[in-house]
Amino acid sequence: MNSIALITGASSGIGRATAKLLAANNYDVIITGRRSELLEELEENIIKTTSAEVYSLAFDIRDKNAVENSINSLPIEWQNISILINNAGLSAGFEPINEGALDDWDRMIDTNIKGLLTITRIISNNMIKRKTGHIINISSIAGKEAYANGGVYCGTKHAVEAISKSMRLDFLQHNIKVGSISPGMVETEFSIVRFHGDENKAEEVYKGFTPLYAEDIAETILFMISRPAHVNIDDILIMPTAQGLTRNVIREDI
Ligand code: NDP
Ligand code: 8X3
Repeated sequence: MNSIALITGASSGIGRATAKLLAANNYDVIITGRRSELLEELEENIIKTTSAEVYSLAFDIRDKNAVENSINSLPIEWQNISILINNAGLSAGFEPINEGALDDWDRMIDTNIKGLLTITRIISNNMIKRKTGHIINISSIAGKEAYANGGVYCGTKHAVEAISKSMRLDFLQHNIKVGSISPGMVETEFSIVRFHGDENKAEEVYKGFTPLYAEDIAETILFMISRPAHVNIDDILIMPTAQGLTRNVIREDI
């Protein structure tokens, strides 16, 4: 078998593009997410287009038992995961704190912070036993700066930044690499989820400029995980050329 990479949130966007690119580059991939029909479709696509092995695991990353049972259910030949891409995440809602929906806050905190921690805890213990591994956390420009109406999302991504730094120190002694990628705006299902399914509002976000595409982030991940053993890329901030800060975007008149 090739090196095994587990990608969370592979049913869509950045995770899906990463699974496809890694499989095309001779990594065997474990793809995870809640929507099993999308995972099945991706699994078929990878089998048709690459020679990589692929294994799908459908679970809600907020459910600690489901995460643990799913990882423990992996057949023996899939258990030695070398690369963990912590990508599953979301933003829900776009309001000031006094108007935010408590359920949205739970979804973001439970997925972006607690889900990432739960799966990392399980998988890193196997990496520690083998004294090798690489963990990439998908943060955001929202982990580097804050903006109005995004307080809780920005809070979760600031947490991811801090957790990545601590993980890097925790795992130094175990020869496990840890890196973080912070993208600016990437056109995926992200904004549809943020605006609770309102596709018109989501489209507005990417109007008049060229955003990043999921494949841009996948290529960055591939670069990070394919460096020689002595090189760890700790942190990458990657932005669309037309985007400076979160709310500084040069848009053409449309
Ligand atoms: P998408 O909405 O396209 O993909 C999100 C993925 O996360 C889906 O595969 C979804 O799968 C999975 N996911 C969400 N909630 C859960 C859950 N409870 N359990 C398991 N899986 C879950 O968005 P992106 O690809 O853009 O987002 C990927 C990551 O990139 C996120 O962490 C996001 O914060 C980050 N990011 C995105 C940016 C952007 O502009 N798009 C910019 C910076 C960072 P399913 O629904 O099947 O469970
Ligand atoms: C997603 C990018 O600017 O919408 O993390 O927060 S932004």
